[in-house]
Amino acid sequence: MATLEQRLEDRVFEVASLALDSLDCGRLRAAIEAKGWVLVRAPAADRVGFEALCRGLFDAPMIHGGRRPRTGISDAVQTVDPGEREIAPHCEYAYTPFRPDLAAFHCTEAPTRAGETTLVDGVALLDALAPQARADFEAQDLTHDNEVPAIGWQRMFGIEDPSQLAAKLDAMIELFAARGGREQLRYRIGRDATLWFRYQGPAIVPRARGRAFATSVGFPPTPDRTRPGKHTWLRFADGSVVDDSLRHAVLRDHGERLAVAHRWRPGDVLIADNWSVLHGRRAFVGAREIDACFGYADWLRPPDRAPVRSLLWAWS
Ligand SMILES: O=C(O)CCC(=O)C(=O)O
Ligand SMILES: [Fe+2]
Repeated sequence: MATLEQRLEDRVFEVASLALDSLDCGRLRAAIEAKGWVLVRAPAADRVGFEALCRGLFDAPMIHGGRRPRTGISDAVQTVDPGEREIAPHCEYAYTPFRPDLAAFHCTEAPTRAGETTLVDGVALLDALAPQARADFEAQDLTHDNEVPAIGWQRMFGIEDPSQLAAKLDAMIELFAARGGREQLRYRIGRDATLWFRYQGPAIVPRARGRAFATSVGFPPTPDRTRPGKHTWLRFADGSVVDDSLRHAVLRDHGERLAVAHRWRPGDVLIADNWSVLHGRRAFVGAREIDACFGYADWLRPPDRAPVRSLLWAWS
């Protein structure tokens, strides 16, 4: 097994500040494409610098609609998923048609112990899957059903009215159809303005550096409505269940073995290709301040995925 130092080779950028003129953006992009993720170490950097870097690197932000307090100048920079619990490896919003191309995280306060952010290379993950598991995911796309309360989509899109939401989603459906239907979307907006949508897409993504297993499989086959808020549930496109052993192989057996656990230092920035690298975190107790920013980068978007950003977000 490779040591952490070997795995880090060529992907660490030590810089005095996150200002774009002190970072070689071309090298950064090349490293993300070639390696899947990079670490930028800028001990003196703060979240203003982090947001500036994301503005330079992303063609547009994706505003997360979850319960994440805003920490940036704009709502594009929020905390990571709140709480201290462990989070299994996933690609951000891979279960939605708004999936961002890049995920970036920045440390303001490092936890004293544990609380690492984990990164799993989806190319290695696909290689590691048993032939049957791989064949199952190759044979069929995944459908993710989602229920999002009004407050979630309103924050995400910065709109109030269900008819505005419908217009955006209809435009997205047209965009998918124009791309040959590799991705599919259906939706319904309920009387209480809850949005239900079903997004279907492949689990395996071709990348310049190989094919990657790059999706989120940590969801149950039916919604657990005992908990309030947003729900996501997962099946194969023919309606069959993604059984526990398959999910376990991805999330635990191989996910754990292949994970690089990043121990944060203040000023660190991790940037990952959200189409080939899964991220998660280890549980922790106590203080930990990590910002997250997600966004779109046309140079990284797989050619068979629709360029949805133009319908949804722009930097303010
Ligand atoms: O807390 C972390 O390190 C990452 C959590 C996460 O997956 C997220 O905020 O998207
Ligand atoms: Fe995440």
